Amino acid sequence: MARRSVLVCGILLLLEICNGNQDYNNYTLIKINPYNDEQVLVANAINATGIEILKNSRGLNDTVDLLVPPSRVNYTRSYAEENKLGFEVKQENYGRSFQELGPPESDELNRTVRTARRRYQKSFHLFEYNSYPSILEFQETVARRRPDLVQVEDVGRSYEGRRIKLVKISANPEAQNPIIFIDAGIHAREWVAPAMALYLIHRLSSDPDVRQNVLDGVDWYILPVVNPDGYEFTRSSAAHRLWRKTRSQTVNSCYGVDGNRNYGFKWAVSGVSTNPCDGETYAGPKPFSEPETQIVRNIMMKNADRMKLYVSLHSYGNFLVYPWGYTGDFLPKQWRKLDSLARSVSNAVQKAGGKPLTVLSAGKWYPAAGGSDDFAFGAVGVPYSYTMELTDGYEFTFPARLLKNVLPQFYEGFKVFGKSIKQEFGSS
Ligand code: 0X9
Ligand code: ZN
Repeated sequence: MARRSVLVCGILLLLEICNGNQDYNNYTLIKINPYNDEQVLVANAINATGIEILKNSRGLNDTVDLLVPPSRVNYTRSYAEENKLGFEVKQENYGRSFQELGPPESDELNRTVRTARRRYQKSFHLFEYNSYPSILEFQETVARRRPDLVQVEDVGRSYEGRRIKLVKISANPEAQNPIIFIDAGIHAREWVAPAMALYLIHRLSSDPDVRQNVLDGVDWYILPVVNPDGYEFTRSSAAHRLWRKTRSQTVNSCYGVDGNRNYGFKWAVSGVSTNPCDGETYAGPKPFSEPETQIVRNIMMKNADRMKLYVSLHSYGNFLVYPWGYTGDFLPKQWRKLDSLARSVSNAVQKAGGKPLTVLSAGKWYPAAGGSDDFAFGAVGVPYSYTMELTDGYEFTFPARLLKNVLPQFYEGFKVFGKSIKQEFGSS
């Protein structure tokens, strides 16, 4: 959940970092823990050059996760001591762990992977992190295999020119059914999110029992990688693994806009950086400056009448949050419905053996404007709109070997989303 970095580019030494060259090899992952409401504010307010906040605290006993360079470890320890916050060094030499995330090990997983390989093509693995070309190939393969159910629509190109393709799963495309729209991967480093979207495509297009439950009467539109340039950048080297933004060139040698601060609803009123060289939350020169956010906007606008649920997949922290994201001062009048559906989803995930999701409004967690969830809800009129932060315990580098455990658990939550939308908006 990185929200802001206090990296400020401007001197030559830091330019490399601004361009996304940051291996974090000697950084320490530190968690500071607030024990009362006042301390939550203090912990979230830590601010020193070089320290990167991976996750803010949502309340008591929810840690602020920090990546701290060697020169700032003592400062961080003193900050915690002075403010009586808990202090835990979770991992030294943080960046080195990126290399250790090797291929799957267990026999059981190898069997699963072999099956998935046979089903699709050599390069795509359902329970691994795939390259963007093999994701595109997977999308096409599913459509070829199930022409009765799956269509792939070319919805545009990324800044660097990569094709972006929307998967539409519909048992009856003529019926004008309510639409559930899921996107993932607006934040480059949150790899588990595209993996979840692809797993959803797989299950919805191949499960025998899914038809009656969640496909008849509801159409699913799934965009697995909104920001493929960023995604491929994070795959290109360990030094780029924690890149978050798009890859558009903004000013001088600074790249990228935070896609989830770039949507045109209450744009830039809170929780954003106006510095193009900020590594994390730069809102962009104007709303929808990025081709990637324009693509998502266009899908929403084109289908506004039928779109009843929007879920944007992110990581991490096991949260399921709803509007408003731009403010924590008040909630939309429909918040009880948003809250109650989210709790049912969390219960289903828990019943499947997963950790429950923390449910609250995004702005009560921390206010940040220009998110896709607020745009869908406030500007497009999608009645149910969420951001889902998948997994916890591994920050942004959720190990591929655990995908086979968590993706099916989250999938149970999506079945509840489907059934509920069908019940409230379906025609029969
Ligand atoms: O800050 C974000 O963009 C999301 N968290 S993340 O760690 N994946 O970056 C949360 C967005 C919640 N929604 C809004 N604030 N609108
Ligand atoms: Zn995110």
